[in-house]
Amino acid sequence: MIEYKNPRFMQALLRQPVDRAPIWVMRQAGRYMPEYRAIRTKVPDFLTLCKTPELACEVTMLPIDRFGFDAAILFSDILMIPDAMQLGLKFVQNEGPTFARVITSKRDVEQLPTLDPEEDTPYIANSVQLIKKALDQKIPLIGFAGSPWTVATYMVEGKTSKQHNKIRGMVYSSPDIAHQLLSHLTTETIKYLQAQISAGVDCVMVFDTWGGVLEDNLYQEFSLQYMQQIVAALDIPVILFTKNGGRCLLQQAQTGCVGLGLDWTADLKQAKETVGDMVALQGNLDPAVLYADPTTIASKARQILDVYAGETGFIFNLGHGITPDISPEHVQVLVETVQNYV
Ligand code: 1CP
Repeated sequence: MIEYKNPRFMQALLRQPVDRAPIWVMRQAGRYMPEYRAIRTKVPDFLTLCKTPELACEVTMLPIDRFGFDAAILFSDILMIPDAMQLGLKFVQNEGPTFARVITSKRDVEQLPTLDPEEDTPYIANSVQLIKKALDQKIPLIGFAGSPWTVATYMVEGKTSKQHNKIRGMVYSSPDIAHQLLSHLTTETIKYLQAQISAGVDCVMVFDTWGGVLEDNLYQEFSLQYMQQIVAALDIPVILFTKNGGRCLLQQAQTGCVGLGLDWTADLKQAKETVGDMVALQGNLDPAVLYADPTTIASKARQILDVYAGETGFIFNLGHGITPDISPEHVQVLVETVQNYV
């Protein structure tokens, strides 16, 4: 394994001794940073930013240089796989992603292409290589993909959805079509993550933003099962994150992953008791705490740090992505609180 100047993220993930808890935050390179918004105006749309390795690298490095986070995460999106499948993905300003073609039938699933990461998403490996060079072995780089279930929700709904009625309807009315779609996405996601691994990422995280909309047994059948296949296929530490997934932590820990992300609705102390020394935990400050004053931010962060005080196996993070209207000064308070915690 590569020796990092700052190794505490990988140490905590592998439950080796650490000097303090590492910190990074989901969506750390995003719209809350004025430096990001400035780079974003140079390109016509968000997808172009993701597909231009020099810019993706520059954006990835912004929060590292400004805040000194303990890990970097590849700047990209979970929808690059369906984008490469030519489904007409567009990011409409303030509306999120929309697809021109949606998946509704068995025929739609059967017509989905098989991708070759070198041909279809070459910018991913190119970005990883540039970022690794820019990081200069200072801190590790996290690669990522969406969970097959979460990516499928966008392909079936055609856009961001709160109810997910179309895909949840499919689970009950045509479970075979749902499984066929999820199997295909699993195969593609494994190849996509393997390309990131070959290019140099140190671990990968699977984002299951919408697994928590399913009842527990259906979550296991339609989301967790496929994440487990991804974990089994990869020869690298994997972090699984299911938003609203706190009810199935033991099952998640049993997949063979090394870390679990927790949103803020999970009680960290209880979660720690549930998983024991099976996996490291990552989370779980409510991102909305960052709207509060510095004293409140520091005190809420310390409450979380107290759970693992003096122990390894914990990575400080938010329970979900940072929102665009957060002040960077408040992020600075959070980072310093974690850095100075004793
Ligand atoms: O206008 C802009 O500049 C685009 C905003 C933006 C950004 C900065 C989007 C659009 N994606 C991203 C980057 C991104 N997305 C990262 C980069 C690395 C980092 O964390 O710094 C990552 C890991 C993601 C992952 C992602 N994309 C998820 C899973 C995690 C989560 O937040 O739940 C999801 C669901 C998406 C889809 C997506 N991408 C962007 C939007 C607006 C959405 C829709 C979100 C929704 O449905 O509510």
